[in-house]
Amino acid sequence: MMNQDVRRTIFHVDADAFFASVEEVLHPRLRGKPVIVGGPPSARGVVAAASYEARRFGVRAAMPLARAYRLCPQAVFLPGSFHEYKRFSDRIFESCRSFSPVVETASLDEAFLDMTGAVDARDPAARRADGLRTLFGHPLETAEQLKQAIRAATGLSVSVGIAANKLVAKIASGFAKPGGIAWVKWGGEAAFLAGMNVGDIPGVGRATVERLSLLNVDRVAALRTIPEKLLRRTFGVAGETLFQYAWGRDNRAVEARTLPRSIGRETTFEHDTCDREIVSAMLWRLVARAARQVRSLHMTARTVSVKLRFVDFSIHVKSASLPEGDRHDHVFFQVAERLLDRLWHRRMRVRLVGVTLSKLSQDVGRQGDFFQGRRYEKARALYSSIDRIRDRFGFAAIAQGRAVHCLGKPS
Ligand code: TTP
Ligand code: MG
Repeated sequence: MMNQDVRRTIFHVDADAFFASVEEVLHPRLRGKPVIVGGPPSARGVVAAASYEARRFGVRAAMPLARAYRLCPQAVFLPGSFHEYKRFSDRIFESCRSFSPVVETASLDEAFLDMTGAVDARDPAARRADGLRTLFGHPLETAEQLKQAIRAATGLSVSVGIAANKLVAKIASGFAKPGGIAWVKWGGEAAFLAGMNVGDIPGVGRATVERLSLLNVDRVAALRTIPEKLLRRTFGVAGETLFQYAWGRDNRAVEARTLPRSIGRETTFEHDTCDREIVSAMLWRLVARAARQVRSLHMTARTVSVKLRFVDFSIHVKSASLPEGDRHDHVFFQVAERLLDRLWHRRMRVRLVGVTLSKLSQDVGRQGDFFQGRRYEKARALYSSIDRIRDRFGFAAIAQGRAVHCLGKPS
């Protein structure tokens, strides 16, 4: 059972229609028009971002561009300019860091700020009587100052959620969208969440929503009536988290960190091995885990590196790059396997194998040739189902290709 004594003040900041809003700042003539970032309507990709004007026509992120075009043919369709988004993202986070040293960047356009002790939620009379001063004043005033600082630095509008934990702060910022501030006071978490749909809880995807509906659960309040044991049986460890979240409880700390420049996974074998099949199977497994992380950040990676450490502790690394960024296990694995071939020249046992994916970029859909585009989109749909199943049943629920060989082995 989680300890509920932790009482933090957390701000969750999230830019409104981020990619589309950056385009509007760069091209003011787009202001007030429906803007869709993801590619031309003829492309096979999906919508990465839609301005709130476009959303009025029903356009949403992750919707095929062709469908977005049918809903809103007058929209301005743009391919997206990742370098600009990264530049704006850096400036948003820089503004956040002038409010708190503990800023956790959760994606390109969202961050958690630990403001515990920096703001004072008491009324002004109590504050004066106490004589103690906090760095900032009232949480709502402070959030307003933060919004203004970000607006001054970037021209962008953000929404802010304030709460005693990350979960509720994130839901609150969504509730405040676009352009607002929502504060859920300590003790008000359960009431705030009660009427929401279970799908509004971060991490609860479509598959979980469907399974919960079989238990007659659609609202968060109904989720609380399901015995914790049953949730645990149905969803594994995730069931416990779900139960805690239903009550608005979350003890995760805000961790000062930035978006990664590379994502690596490695493992040391329990017994040194010169069996190429075993090394290859483990490599697939590591690639799958690293690729999953790339996808969960909505990113793509272009460069794959494979590392082997032999029993003499010598380390050998080889890297290769794809023509375009990608996010799918099998694409990275093909490259990794070729690199393994090139590294497999020593008659010596292997102690450790590792993979690193780098040259990360935001995934804004892509326009390859027709065939490649369709294959990429098919792979994208396939992997999003795989990820959903793994979120529900754990990583071992689906093993592909060579990873089958190492099921049950420690990673
Ligand atoms: P979000 O914050 O989820 O969306 P948003 O900023 O466009 O809109 P909102 O006002 O609801 O916050 O994601 C931030 C950016 O990340 C978004 O502008 C585009 C990108 N993105 C993708 O590339 N693919 C995706 O599937 C999603 C959800 C976002
Ligand atoms: Mg956003």
